[in-house]
Amino acid sequence: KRSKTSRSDFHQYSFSEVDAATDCFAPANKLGEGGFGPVHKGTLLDGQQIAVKRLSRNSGQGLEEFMNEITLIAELQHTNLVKLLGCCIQGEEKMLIYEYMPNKSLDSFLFDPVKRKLLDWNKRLSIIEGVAQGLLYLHKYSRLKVIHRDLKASNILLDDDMNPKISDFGMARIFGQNESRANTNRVVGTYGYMSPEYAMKGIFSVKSDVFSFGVLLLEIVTGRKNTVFTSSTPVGLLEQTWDLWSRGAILELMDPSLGSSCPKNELIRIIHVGLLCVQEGATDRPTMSDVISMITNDSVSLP
Ligand code: ACK
Repeated sequence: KRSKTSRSDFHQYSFSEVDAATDCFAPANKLGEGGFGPVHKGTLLDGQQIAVKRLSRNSGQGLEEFMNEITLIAELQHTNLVKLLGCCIQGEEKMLIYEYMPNKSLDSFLFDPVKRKLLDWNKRLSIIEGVAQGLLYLHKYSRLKVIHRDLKASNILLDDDMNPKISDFGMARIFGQNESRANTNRVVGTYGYMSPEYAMKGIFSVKSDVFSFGVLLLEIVTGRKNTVFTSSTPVGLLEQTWDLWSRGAILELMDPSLGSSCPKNELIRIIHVGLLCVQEGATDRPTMSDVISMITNDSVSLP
Protein backbone atom coordinates (compact mmCIF):
# COMPACT_ATOMS: atom_id res chain seq x y z
CA LYS A 1 0.00 0.00 0.00
CA ARG A 2 1.29 3.45 -0.86
CA SER A 3 0.52 6.62 0.99
CA LYS A 4 -0.49 9.86 -0.63
CA THR A 5 2.67 11.72 0.29
CA SER A 6 5.10 12.67 -2.40
CA ARG A 7 7.72 10.26 -1.17
CA SER A 8 7.34 7.03 -3.09
CA ASP A 9 9.03 4.85 -0.48
CA PHE A 10 6.76 5.95 2.38
CA HIS A 11 4.65 2.95 3.43
CA GLN A 12 1.43 2.47 5.27
CA TYR A 13 1.91 -0.61 7.40
CA SER A 14 -0.75 -2.79 8.90
CA PHE A 15 -0.58 -3.48 12.63
CA SER A 16 0.27 -7.12 11.99
CA GLU A 17 3.22 -6.15 9.79
CA VAL A 18 4.67 -3.99 12.54
CA ASP A 19 4.19 -6.55 15.26
CA ALA A 20 4.85 -9.54 13.03
CA ALA A 21 8.40 -10.70 13.45
CA THR A 22 8.86 -9.79 17.08
CA ASP A 23 6.52 -8.99 19.88
CA CYS A 24 7.42 -5.38 19.33
CA PHE A 25 5.36 -3.95 22.18
CA ALA A 26 6.67 -6.29 24.85
CA PRO A 27 8.12 -4.25 27.74
CA ALA A 28 11.61 -5.57 26.96
CA ASN A 29 11.50 -3.89 23.56
CA LYS A 30 10.73 -0.46 24.92
CA LEU A 31 13.40 2.10 23.99
CA GLY A 32 11.99 5.00 25.91
CA GLU A 33 9.32 7.61 26.11
CA GLY A 34 8.95 9.98 23.17
CA GLY A 35 7.03 13.24 22.80
CA PHE A 36 3.58 11.71 22.35
CA GLY A 37 4.04 8.13 23.51
CA PRO A 38 6.39 5.18 23.97
CA VAL A 39 9.05 4.19 21.45
CA HIS A 40 9.64 0.46 20.86
CA LYS A 41 12.19 -1.52 18.93
CA GLY A 42 10.77 -3.83 16.30
CA THR A 43 11.76 -5.99 13.36
CA LEU A 44 9.85 -6.20 10.10
CA LEU A 45 9.28 -9.55 8.40
CA ASP A 46 12.18 -8.88 6.04
CA GLY A 47 14.48 -8.51 9.05
CA GLN A 48 14.77 -4.72 8.94
CA GLN A 49 15.06 -3.19 12.39
CA ILE A 50 12.71 -0.35 13.15
CA ALA A 51 11.76 2.05 15.91
CA VAL A 52 8.03 2.40 16.45
CA LYS A 53 6.57 5.51 18.02
CA ARG A 54 3.09 4.79 19.25
CA LEU A 55 0.57 7.50 19.98
CA SER A 56 -0.71 6.91 23.46
CA ARG A 57 -2.64 10.09 24.07
CA ASN A 58 -5.05 9.59 21.22
CA SER A 59 -6.47 13.06 21.28
CA GLY A 60 -5.70 16.74 21.41
CA GLN A 61 -2.09 17.70 21.45
CA GLY A 62 -0.71 14.18 21.05
CA LEU A 63 -2.69 13.71 17.86
CA GLU A 64 -1.68 17.15 16.63
CA GLU A 65 2.01 16.35 17.14
CA PHE A 66 1.57 12.96 15.50
CA MET A 67 -0.06 14.47 12.39
CA ASN A 68 2.51 17.24 12.33
CA GLU A 69 5.30 14.73 12.34
CA ILE A 70 3.74 12.69 9.52
CA THR A 71 3.08 15.60 7.19
CA LEU A 72 6.45 17.12 7.80
CA ILE A 73 8.98 14.40 8.08
CA ALA A 74 7.48 12.17 5.40
CA GLU A 75 8.59 14.85 2.92
CA LEU A 76 12.01 15.45 4.36
CA GLN A 77 14.98 13.45 3.18
CA HIS A 78 18.49 14.15 4.26
CA THR A 79 21.26 11.98 5.61
CA ASN A 80 21.22 13.92 8.87
CA LEU A 81 17.50 13.56 9.52
CA VAL A 82 16.09 10.35 10.95
CA LYS A 83 14.16 8.57 8.22
CA LEU A 84 10.47 7.97 8.63
CA LEU A 85 9.75 4.72 6.81
CA GLY A 86 6.02 4.95 7.14
CA CYS A 87 3.06 4.90 9.46
CA CYS A 88 0.42 2.55 10.74
CA ILE A 89 -3.08 3.86 11.27
CA GLN A 90 -5.53 1.11 12.06
CA GLY A 91 -8.56 1.55 14.26
CA GLU A 92 -7.43 3.21 17.45
CA GLU A 93 -3.78 2.46 16.72
CA LYS A 94 -1.55 5.19 15.35
CA MET A 95 2.18 4.64 14.94
CA LEU A 96 5.16 6.09 13.16
CA ILE A 97 7.82 3.71 11.88
CA TYR A 98 11.43 4.92 11.71
CA GLU A 99 14.75 3.46 10.75
CA TYR A 100 16.36 2.06 13.92
CA MET A 101 19.31 3.97 15.31
CA PRO A 102 21.44 1.46 17.21
CA ASN A 103 23.48 4.00 19.10
CA LYS A 104 20.43 5.79 20.49
CA SER A 105 20.58 9.46 21.36
CA LEU A 106 23.52 11.81 21.66
CA ASP A 107 22.71 12.75 25.25
CA SER A 108 23.06 9.14 26.34
CA PHE A 109 26.68 9.32 25.11
CA LEU A 110 27.62 12.85 25.89
CA PHE A 111 26.46 13.09 29.47
CA ASP A 112 27.67 9.64 30.51
CA PRO A 113 31.21 9.90 31.89
CA VAL A 114 32.20 6.49 30.53
CA LYS A 115 30.54 6.62 27.11
CA ARG A 116 31.67 10.21 26.59
CA LYS A 117 35.25 8.96 26.34
CA LEU A 118 34.28 7.14 23.12
CA LEU A 119 33.62 10.50 21.51
CA ASP A 120 37.01 11.83 20.55
CA TRP A 121 37.46 15.27 19.06
CA ASN A 122 37.08 14.19 15.44
CA LYS A 123 33.84 12.38 16.20
CA ARG A 124 32.50 15.38 18.07
CA LEU A 125 33.41 17.63 15.19
CA SER A 126 31.71 15.37 12.66
CA ILE A 127 28.60 15.22 14.85
CA ILE A 128 28.53 19.03 15.04
CA GLU A 129 28.90 19.25 11.26
CA GLY A 130 26.24 16.63 10.62
CA VAL A 131 23.69 18.35 12.84
CA ALA A 132 24.51 21.67 11.17
CA GLN A 133 23.97 20.13 7.72
CA GLY A 134 20.63 18.63 8.78
CA LEU A 135 19.49 21.97 10.16
CA LEU A 136 20.66 23.86 7.07
CA TYR A 137 18.61 21.48 4.96
CA LEU A 138 15.53 22.11 7.10
CA HIS A 139 15.95 25.88 7.00
CA LYS A 140 17.03 26.38 3.44
CA TYR A 141 17.00 23.45 1.08
CA SER A 142 13.91 21.43 1.98
CA ARG A 143 10.86 22.22 -0.12
CA LEU A 144 8.77 23.06 2.94
CA LYS A 145 11.36 25.08 4.86
CA VAL A 146 11.10 24.05 8.46
CA ILE A 147 11.91 25.40 11.92
CA HIS A 148 12.53 22.46 14.25
CA ARG A 149 11.83 24.27 17.57
CA ASP A 150 13.12 21.51 19.83
CA LEU A 151 16.70 20.84 18.86
CA LYS A 152 18.59 19.28 21.78
CA ALA A 153 20.98 16.44 22.54
CA SER A 154 18.20 13.94 23.28
CA ASN A 155 16.68 14.59 19.83
CA ILE A 156 19.89 13.72 18.01
CA LEU A 157 20.11 10.00 17.25
CA LEU A 158 23.30 8.21 16.26
CA ASP A 159 23.57 5.55 13.57
CA ASP A 160 26.04 2.61 13.40
CA ASP A 161 28.86 4.93 12.39
CA MET A 162 27.92 7.58 14.93
CA ASN A 163 26.52 9.87 12.24
CA PRO A 164 23.96 12.19 13.80
CA LYS A 165 20.34 12.30 12.70
CA ILE A 166 17.93 14.95 13.89
CA SER A 167 14.66 13.46 15.15
CA ASP A 168 11.37 14.46 16.74
CA PHE A 169 9.49 16.81 14.48
CA GLY A 170 6.37 16.94 16.65
CA MET A 171 6.88 20.62 17.37
CA ALA A 172 8.38 21.69 14.05
CA ARG A 173 6.75 24.41 11.97
CA ILE A 174 6.71 24.96 8.24
CA PHE A 175 7.54 28.50 7.24
CA GLY A 176 7.60 27.97 3.48
CA GLN A 177 7.84 31.13 1.45
CA ASN A 178 6.52 33.30 4.27
CA GLU A 179 8.53 35.45 6.50
CA SER A 180 10.61 33.15 8.59
CA ARG A 181 9.53 34.66 11.89
CA ALA A 182 6.34 33.94 13.75
CA ASN A 183 4.68 34.41 17.07
CA THR A 184 2.96 31.90 19.28
CA ASN A 185 1.11 31.91 22.56
CA ARG A 186 2.03 28.32 23.19
CA VAL A 187 5.76 28.12 23.75
CA VAL A 188 6.95 24.55 23.35
CA GLY A 189 10.49 23.30 23.54
CA THR A 190 13.11 22.79 26.19
CA TYR A 191 14.46 25.35 28.63
CA GLY A 192 18.19 25.69 28.38
CA TYR A 193 18.01 25.34 24.60
CA MET A 194 15.36 28.00 24.04
CA SER A 195 16.35 31.40 22.73
CA PRO A 196 15.41 34.41 24.89
CA GLU A 197 12.96 35.90 22.36
CA TYR A 198 11.18 32.56 22.05
CA ALA A 199 11.09 31.75 25.77
CA MET A 200 9.97 35.23 26.77
CA LYS A 201 7.95 36.53 23.83
CA GLY A 202 6.99 33.42 21.87
CA ILE A 203 8.84 34.63 18.77
CA PHE A 204 10.39 31.81 16.82
CA SER A 205 12.40 31.81 13.63
CA VAL A 206 15.30 29.97 12.07
CA LYS A 207 17.40 32.01 14.48
CA SER A 208 15.77 30.38 17.49
CA ASP A 209 16.94 27.03 16.06
CA VAL A 210 20.39 28.57 15.63
CA PHE A 211 20.40 29.43 19.35
CA SER A 212 19.52 25.84 20.25
CA PHE A 213 22.22 24.63 17.87
CA GLY A 214 24.75 26.88 19.64
CA VAL A 215 23.88 25.41 23.03
CA LEU A 216 24.10 21.92 21.56
CA LEU A 217 27.47 22.67 19.95
CA LEU A 218 28.87 23.88 23.27
CA GLU A 219 27.49 20.80 25.01
CA ILE A 220 29.16 18.56 22.43
CA VAL A 221 32.49 20.34 22.83
CA THR A 222 32.45 20.33 26.61
CA GLY A 223 30.61 17.06 27.09
CA ARG A 224 28.66 18.78 29.83
CA LYS A 225 25.00 19.66 30.04
CA ASN A 226 24.36 23.35 29.58
CA THR A 227 24.19 25.25 32.83
CA VAL A 228 25.63 28.46 31.43
CA PHE A 229 23.23 29.66 28.79
CA THR A 230 19.67 30.07 29.89
CA SER A 231 17.02 31.95 28.06
CA SER A 232 17.77 35.13 29.97
CA THR A 233 21.54 34.98 30.26
CA PRO A 234 23.44 37.23 27.88
CA VAL A 235 26.41 35.73 26.20
CA GLY A 236 29.55 35.57 28.26
CA LEU A 237 32.92 36.44 26.86
CA LEU A 238 34.96 33.72 25.27
CA GLU A 239 37.42 33.76 28.17
CA GLN A 240 34.63 33.45 30.72
CA THR A 241 33.24 30.54 28.83
CA TRP A 242 36.59 28.88 28.86
CA ASP A 243 36.40 29.08 32.63
CA LEU A 244 32.79 28.13 33.07
CA TRP A 245 32.62 25.22 30.74
CA SER A 246 36.05 24.13 29.88
CA ARG A 247 38.49 23.25 32.61
CA GLY A 248 37.89 19.56 33.20
CA ALA A 249 36.00 19.06 29.97
CA ILE A 250 38.66 20.53 27.71
CA LEU A 251 41.47 18.75 29.52
CA GLU A 252 39.58 15.51 29.02
CA LEU A 253 39.11 16.29 25.35
CA MET A 254 42.79 17.06 24.88
CA ASP A 255 43.88 13.90 26.68
CA PRO A 256 46.06 12.03 24.17
CA SER A 257 44.75 8.69 25.43
CA LEU A 258 41.46 9.58 23.73
CA GLY A 259 43.08 8.59 20.47
CA SER A 260 42.74 11.76 18.47
CA SER A 261 44.40 15.00 19.29
CA CYS A 262 42.36 18.10 19.61
CA PRO A 263 44.13 21.10 18.11
CA LYS A 264 43.67 24.05 20.40
CA ASN A 265 43.10 26.53 17.57
CA GLU A 266 40.38 24.39 16.09
CA LEU A 267 38.76 24.02 19.48
CA ILE A 268 38.73 27.78 20.02
CA ARG A 269 37.31 28.33 16.56
CA ILE A 270 34.45 25.89 17.14
CA ILE A 271 33.65 27.30 20.58
CA HIS A 272 33.60 30.75 19.01
CA VAL A 273 30.98 29.60 16.48
CA GLY A 274 28.87 28.25 19.35
CA LEU A 275 29.10 31.57 21.15
CA LEU A 276 28.01 33.49 18.05
CA CYS A 277 24.94 31.26 17.86
CA VAL A 278 23.85 31.93 21.45
CA GLN A 279 23.96 35.71 21.19
CA GLU A 280 20.98 37.40 22.77
CA GLY A 281 19.93 39.30 19.65
CA ALA A 282 18.44 36.96 17.04
CA THR A 283 19.68 39.10 14.15
CA ASP A 284 23.24 38.98 15.50
CA ARG A 285 23.28 35.19 15.24
CA PRO A 286 24.66 33.64 12.07
CA THR A 287 22.50 31.62 9.69
CA MET A 288 23.17 27.90 9.37
CA SER A 289 24.96 28.59 6.06
CA ASP A 290 27.29 30.97 7.92
CA VAL A 291 27.76 28.38 10.66
CA ILE A 292 28.78 25.69 8.20
CA SER A 293 31.29 27.86 6.43
CA MET A 294 32.73 28.90 9.79
CA ILE A 295 33.08 25.38 11.12
CA THR A 296 34.50 23.94 7.95
CA ASN A 297 36.77 26.81 6.97
CA ASP A 298 39.77 26.99 9.24
CA SER A 299 41.02 30.15 7.64
CA VAL A 300 38.32 32.24 9.29
CA SER A 301 40.10 34.63 11.57
CA LEU A 302 39.13 35.18 15.15
CA PRO A 303 38.28 38.61 16.49
O1 ACK B 1 18.13 8.01 24.24
P1 ACK B 1 17.23 6.96 23.75
O2 ACK B 1 17.59 5.57 24.02
O3 ACK B 1 16.92 7.19 22.20
O4 ACK B 1 15.77 7.23 24.28
C1 ACK B 1 14.96 7.81 23.35
C2 ACK B 1 13.61 7.13 23.32
O5 ACK B 1 13.57 6.30 22.16
C3 ACK B 1 12.45 8.12 23.26
O6 ACK B 1 12.60 8.98 22.18
C4 ACK B 1 14.80 6.33 21.51
N1 ACK B 1 14.57 6.41 20.07
C5 ACK B 1 13.73 7.25 19.42
N2 ACK B 1 13.77 7.03 18.10
C6 ACK B 1 14.66 6.02 17.90
C7 ACK B 1 15.16 5.37 16.74
N3 ACK B 1 14.76 5.71 15.50
N4 ACK B 1 16.08 4.40 16.91
C8 ACK B 1 16.52 4.07 18.15
N5 ACK B 1 16.09 4.66 19.28
C9 ACK B 1 15.18 5.63 19.16
C10 ACK B 1 15.56 7.52 21.99
